[in-house]
Amino acid sequence: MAYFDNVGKIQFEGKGSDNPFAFKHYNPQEVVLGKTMEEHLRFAVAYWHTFTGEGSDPFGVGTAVRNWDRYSGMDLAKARVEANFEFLDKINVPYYCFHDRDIAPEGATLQETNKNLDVIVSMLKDNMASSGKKLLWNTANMFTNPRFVFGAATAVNADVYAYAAAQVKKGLEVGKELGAENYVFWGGREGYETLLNTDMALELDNLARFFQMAIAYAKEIGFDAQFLIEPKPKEPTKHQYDFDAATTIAFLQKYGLADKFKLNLEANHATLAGHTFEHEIRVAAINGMLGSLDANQGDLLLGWDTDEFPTDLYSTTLTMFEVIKAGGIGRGGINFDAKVRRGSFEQDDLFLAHIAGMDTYAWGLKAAAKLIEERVLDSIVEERYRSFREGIGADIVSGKATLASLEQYALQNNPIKNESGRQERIKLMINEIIYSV
Ligand code: XLS
Ligand code: CA
Ligand code: CA
Repeated sequence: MAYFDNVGKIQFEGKGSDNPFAFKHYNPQEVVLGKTMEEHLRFAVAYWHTFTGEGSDPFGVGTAVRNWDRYSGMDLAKARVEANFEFLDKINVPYYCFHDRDIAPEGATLQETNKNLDVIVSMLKDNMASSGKKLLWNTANMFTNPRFVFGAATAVNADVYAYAAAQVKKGLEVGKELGAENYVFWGGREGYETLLNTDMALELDNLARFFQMAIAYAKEIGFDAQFLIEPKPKEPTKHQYDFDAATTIAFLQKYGLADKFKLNLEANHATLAGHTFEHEIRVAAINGMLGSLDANQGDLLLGWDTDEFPTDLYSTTLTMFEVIKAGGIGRGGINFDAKVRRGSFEQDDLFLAHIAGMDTYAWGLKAAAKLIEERVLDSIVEERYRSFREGIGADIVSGKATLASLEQYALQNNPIKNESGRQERIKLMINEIIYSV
């Protein structure tokens, strides 16, 4: 059964093309800095936004018009699986990602829910085998059902905690069954609204215990996916525990979990935390924790998680710059955790939006490669910190300096001379590079 009959396989046609159903920059086999674009970018489609989402918002029901609308229940779940593989083939994306509840409906009991999941997982497995498409990551939705009103692994109620554990146990089994390359923990409702009724210390200790159990179980069943935590500062709770990369890393270090996890960083979550995406990537990278990326963008004028398709070249350029400098995305990938706007309700918009995101990332990759090849930023940074390579600076870096030796130096070093950071000039140079590739 075909769901996207009117769209063929999206091809690379290059910059001159005016075909909206073609890539102008994403040329999967083009080699950039020794790797193909496909290897650098490792794109993934987010099942929830693309096949499960219906375009509802807090003020109205869904607007999306989809060829699978006529189904319901398990038939709908099965239709979405078929649509997913047809879409992955036509858009030429190698990976996809899902939450357990995106792919199959909940039953009346956990047993029934797991049964529904098993049916769909075996269908996914068959489709993966015949198409060669792969699972970048799966995760557990522990935030939609009302039982998770006060969180899952940080719930106030041990029965909920146990349910969440059962759900993650199943999620790890599903990940193993489908050969997932990563397993994601996004904090859902792991956070709180008010300290007045919250035992923060217990909740965080319980969260760490939960992660320990997940690590132990993955080991027990031989599931060797990379474990990822996805930070987000707020929404749905006011204070999400995994606020940003730095907070999450501190948590992992405190509980001795730092060598067991990496981070799945999302652009929109970075900006909600008051950071740029590149800041979050740099923080993860310098701590050896860059795992995977959720590619999207927020809206400067809105204070919530809008999950828009990434179309900001400046941001994708700096993102890819950070990724390449960090040595690549490894077992992670670039997952479009992005949804078409409520007003973009036609099926074709799913293609057009992914093309926009993929072309914007491919363009950013080319610009980042040029920035690196020409050592534009490297030479500026090297020059800016040159005082740490000789004399007193070299003593500081080597650990030879003491407060006394620095005082002795400072007393005779008058006046101190700083140099301009030349931000504006650098930004114009980046603009020129972006428009030259
Ligand atoms: C929500 C998150 C979520 C995770 C996976 O804001 O982005 O979708 O990526 O649970
Ligand atoms: Ca995300
Ligand atoms: Ca998000």
